[in-house]
Amino acid sequence: MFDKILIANRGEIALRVLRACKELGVATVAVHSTADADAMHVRLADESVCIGPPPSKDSYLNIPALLAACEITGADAVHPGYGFLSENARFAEILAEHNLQFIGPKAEHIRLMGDKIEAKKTAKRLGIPVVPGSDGGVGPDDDAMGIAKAIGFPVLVKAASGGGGRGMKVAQTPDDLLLALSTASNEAKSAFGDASVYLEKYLQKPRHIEIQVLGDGRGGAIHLGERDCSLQRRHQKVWEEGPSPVLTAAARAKIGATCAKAMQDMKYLGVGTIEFLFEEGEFYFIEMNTRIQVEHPVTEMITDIDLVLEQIRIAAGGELPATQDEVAIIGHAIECRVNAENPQTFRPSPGRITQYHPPGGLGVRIDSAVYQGYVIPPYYDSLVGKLIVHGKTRAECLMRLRRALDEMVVEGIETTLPLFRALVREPGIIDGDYHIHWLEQYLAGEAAN
Ligand code: MV4
Repeated sequence: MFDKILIANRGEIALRVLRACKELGVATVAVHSTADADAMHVRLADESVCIGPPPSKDSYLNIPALLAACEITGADAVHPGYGFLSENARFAEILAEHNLQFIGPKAEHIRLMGDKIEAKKTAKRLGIPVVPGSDGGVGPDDDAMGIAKAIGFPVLVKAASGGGGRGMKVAQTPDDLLLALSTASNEAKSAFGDASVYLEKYLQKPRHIEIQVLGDGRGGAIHLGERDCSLQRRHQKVWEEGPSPVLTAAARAKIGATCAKAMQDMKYLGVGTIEFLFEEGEFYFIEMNTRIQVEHPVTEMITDIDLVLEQIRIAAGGELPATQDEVAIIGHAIECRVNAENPQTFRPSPGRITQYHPPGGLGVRIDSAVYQGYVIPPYYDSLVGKLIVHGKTRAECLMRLRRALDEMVVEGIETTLPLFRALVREPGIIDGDYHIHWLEQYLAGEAAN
């Protein structure tokens, strides 16, 4: 096991990693920008180092400052959390060059999955079902129209370096194709410095279902079931739950086994998430995330496996926490991302939290790094905390979630709590009858009323 882990992140995930380190008996180093001097992760860590001014590029993304912080404190490993440097293959390599362990996958796998075309090719080769589309990039010399007609309209033009929905354009008919290609390619060039695009069949009303995987880097890998993350706004997840309300145990076992086998073949190391669109009973791979995700507690609650702790153990050369047969999906969990935003306009609402009362009771978990009197700085994401609720059944989970939401108090700033209090009373949500466009359609309807 490591002696000292530097946590290259902030907010609730820094605290989440810190808790796992404490349980493992590993010393912790917090890093922080000048805006985060009063943050909870800084207070609770064994040591802390200020790594720069508020802008992320000067602090949490500042690789030389992070290396210096490792050097000063004698840390032997770095946990990147999510966002920031968590999927930066170069960062993983630089750490290795300095004899520091990156707590995450092999750099080659981070790089591979960062290129959406290569990721899709790899998925297909490993037997993971993919969305029908162009086999690789579509360049100026390729017959884009021929490929699109073979796929069938509507088609979606996607950026190879994309993700998060940027550089994506739908062509409903052949007349739209050339404009969609040039718009997507230009957007991709300016956003990512890479103009390459590819084509996919456009799925109209899919769900977003992702499979959690865990690999030991030596050919051992298991899956931990799925999370349904269909409720999103502008590609930001709002509500995640597991198991998916629409998946049978047989369907889960099938897609899960396919993903686990693929990770065994790759010799994948650490935690990963394989993202799919799910429509009419079929899974279609879209991308793979090579980091711990915001919504990982959903999986922790239904499997009783501590993903962050196991991620650290595996990075230190340890074994998987369970065989596939030992993994059981127990009950149901829902996570609400409570943001410091206006619940109607979603305008960020940073500032001082004047009253804070987190809910409690059986099956209720809060992952948050805020406290009464804490000032949410304007420089970073607007997550106040995650409310995660577990129950034996989805109905029990919803019952507890309604109660927990009514109990939770965050004053002084605007939060998205009122949105969740409304959602838990919506028939579409109660029935689990939603898709990736449901939330935006619901919000458009609310705005009109
Ligand atoms: C799609 C799609 C429909 N058809 N691909 C959006 C972000 C990127 N990660 C993948 N995305 C989509 N890919 C095909 N072939 C629709 C989306 C999409 C979406 C996906 C997941 C969750 C929310 C979404 C919202 C809009 C579009």
